[in-house]
Amino acid sequence: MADDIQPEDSKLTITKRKWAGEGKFLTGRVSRPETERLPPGQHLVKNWPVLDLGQQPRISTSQWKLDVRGLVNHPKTFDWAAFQALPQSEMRSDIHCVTTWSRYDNNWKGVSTRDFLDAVDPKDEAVAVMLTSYDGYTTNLLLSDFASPDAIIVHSWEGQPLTEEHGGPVRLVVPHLYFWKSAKWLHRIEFLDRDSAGFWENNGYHMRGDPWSEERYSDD
Ligand SMILES: Nc1nc2c(c(=O)[nH]1)N[C@H]1C(S)=C(S)[C@@H](COP(=O)(O)O)O[C@H]1N2
Ligand SMILES: [Mo]
Repeated sequence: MADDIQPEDSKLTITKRKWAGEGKFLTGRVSRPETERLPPGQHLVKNWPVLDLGQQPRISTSQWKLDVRGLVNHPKTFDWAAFQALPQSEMRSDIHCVTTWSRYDNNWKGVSTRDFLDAVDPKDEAVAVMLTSYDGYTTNLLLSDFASPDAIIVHSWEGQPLTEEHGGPVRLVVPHLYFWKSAKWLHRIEFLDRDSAGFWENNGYHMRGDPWSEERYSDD
């Protein structure tokens, strides 16, 4: 009955129910034990180290663009205003870098990848994403990892705009994988029908990078 549409039958709810029904973005393959917060081989730091390829691009919010391409029903280029117009979320998560430092309780603000995926609507064939940054860096993720409920495309850390050295104006944060997957200075997201290696994945790093099973380097 058309009259019977409930408030929760919003586009978002319908999409999420569709995802759940298809099991499309199901994660749950991270091997994190419920009790262990610090992954094996990691040590805690209080500061926030800076790691990148050495080129820190300076991109103002007025210059910044996010191109969304590939297997999506709504390919788009977001400028700053369009990105800010997406639903905004706040999340707290830990960072685990493959170089063995971890940092707890980082407070982020930005657009959850779930809300972002609602806006661009990946096609059924999409199984992976390739991220490209303003410094030329690339990294790949399975769509199921990109769509993790705690993954967020951030513009703020601890209530302040993300600094240039940490990837401002906009970076990805995928806390359940090693931090090399969290592209700084994010510029482009391409949806693909297969997982293909980005920069570090082409240089010996693991294709997935789950810290709890120490997926640091590829076997060969
Ligand atoms: N664009 C871009 N993103 C990047 C990198 C990079 O070189 N370029 N380095 C990655 C690596 S190896 C790490 S450990 C983290 C470091 O982020 P941080 O400098 O904010 O700690 O960014 C990741 N994202
Ligand atoms: Mo790294």
